[in-house]
Amino acid sequence: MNNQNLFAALRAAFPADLDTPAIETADTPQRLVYTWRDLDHATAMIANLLQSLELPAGTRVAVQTEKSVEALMLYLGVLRAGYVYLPLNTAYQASEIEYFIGNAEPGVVVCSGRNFGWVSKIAFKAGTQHVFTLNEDRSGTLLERAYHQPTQHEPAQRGADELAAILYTSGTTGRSKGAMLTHGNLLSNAQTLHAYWGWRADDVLIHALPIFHVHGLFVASHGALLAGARMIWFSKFDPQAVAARLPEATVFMGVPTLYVRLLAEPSVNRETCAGMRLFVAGSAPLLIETFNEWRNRTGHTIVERYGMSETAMLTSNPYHAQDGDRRGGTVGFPLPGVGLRVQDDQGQPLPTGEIGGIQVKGPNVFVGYWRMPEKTKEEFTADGWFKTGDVGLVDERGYVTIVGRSKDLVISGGYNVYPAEVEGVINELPGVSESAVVGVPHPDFGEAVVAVVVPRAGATVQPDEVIAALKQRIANFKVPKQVYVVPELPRNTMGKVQKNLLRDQHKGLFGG
Ligand code: MCA
Ligand code: AMP
Repeated sequence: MNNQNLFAALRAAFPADLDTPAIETADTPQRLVYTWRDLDHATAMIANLLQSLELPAGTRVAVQTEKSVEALMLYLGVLRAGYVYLPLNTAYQASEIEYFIGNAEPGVVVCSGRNFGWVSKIAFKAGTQHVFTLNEDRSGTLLERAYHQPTQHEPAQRGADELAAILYTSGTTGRSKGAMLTHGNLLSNAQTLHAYWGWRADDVLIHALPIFHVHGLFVASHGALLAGARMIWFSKFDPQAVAARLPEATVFMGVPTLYVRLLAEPSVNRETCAGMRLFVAGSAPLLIETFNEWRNRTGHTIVERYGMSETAMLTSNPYHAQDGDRRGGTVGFPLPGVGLRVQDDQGQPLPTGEIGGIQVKGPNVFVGYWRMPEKTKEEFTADGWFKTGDVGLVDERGYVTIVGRSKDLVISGGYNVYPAEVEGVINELPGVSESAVVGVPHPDFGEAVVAVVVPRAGATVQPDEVIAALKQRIANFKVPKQVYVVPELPRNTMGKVQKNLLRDQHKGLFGG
């Protein structure tokens, strides 16, 4: 049988000359250059290490480490060994990690050395057998152990429908759900984007996104690897440093905040962007002002695309001129092979141009939520379409525009924040009766999290204390930028909190 392991497909795309550079670091103390052979050998050693642990098939490998080339190699090594990769945002705090590890029951956990104490405690309690460390300076037990392994490894035989990764994503209610993505989901999406965006072996990608979400881990990394193209690797986004490397690059991908911050760099101009061929934006709405300013400043029209953790990429503005214009404010056309339809609340199809719920279908759509068959069922229609929770329309030319979300979700700097989760944590704080969390326009993050808190009768609640308490409990990007203490929340006649009123009331907070 033909091996459908995603790693095997990526490996097959490596250039013939394995001694050419694959990844070059941009912000390590010394510039490091990794060849394709290095990638091949290191992923083989990691895969061999994992296989030596005699883990059962389908074992999850949960990873919360700083971004480094070795962290990418770990991802690829997990795929190569045929296990299931579970990336975790570095901002997650102990209670969040406890939930993910408890829910996913990983056989292996890899964390930063400085977090080993608390992460290993959580992991061992959840039944994890192996906890390794991996630090940004290439130290840690993972590489120490992998170092003794052979540099050859035959990628594990996997079918297209076998699991490659689990990505946790929250819902409007309840806890985070693990979206199960298969080798086939990820490979089909990578191949589609490879063709649609015209990836070439001589491309040079500036990789400046985190690698624990779809955008940086799959869209950007798979794109370059499948093209056999070189990456300039930033462990952290620094607009000035990224701008300085634009003259050597051809492709850049970012969430809108990255473009906003790059526009504040005077060195981003037509001259420094002359060699670029593709700028991609996504994960959150790109403001038309940013889209226009980028075009005026650099002469390049950003390709905005739309996707989800459950589906990888769904739509994209065209890259090739013959496919159409790139239209600001839209997310382009459904990608080849992706079905997209718009329905009303009763599940009836809506005519062109009318606004409704976006539903999708295709080889990229996940196979379900980890150990949540009921939730999975709820999110699919009877005829097998996935309900995205995004609200939008398809115009007469076929362009998709997202106008809002039916899910209560704030996207801040490309990270998703679920108000229900933050409200739950605030409501647990001493003296708090209830709270409402909303997103308001923010010039840098697109949306910023704001909380409105009602104290219990007789209690006093201080906004800065709420913020300080939340910083101990949840990832920093979820912490409200502003907290208001009020006597009561606005409610409609049904008793439901009127979040639209709160959003309206605070919309000018950040000059948005
Ligand atoms: C950092 N801070 C934030 C955010 N990031 N606040 C709100 N929203 C954020 N996104 C706050 C921290 O809490 C901290 O506050 C202060 O900013 C500095 O933190 P630092 O980590 O130094 O920030 P930064 O390095 O400037 O990070 C900003 C960033 C980062 C580069 C924009 O957020 C980022 O890399 N975003 C990209 C996310 C991404 O890749 N999303 C793709 C998801 P304090 O000092 O008060 O603690 S994939 C997806 O959505 C789908 C599938 C798709 O379509 O792609
Ligand atoms: P995640 O849960 O991180 O997978 O986030 C997926 C959500 O991000 C989608 O359901 C959309 O609401 C949003 N999203 C992604 N790309 C775009 C875009 N280009 N424009 C508007 N929203 C987007």
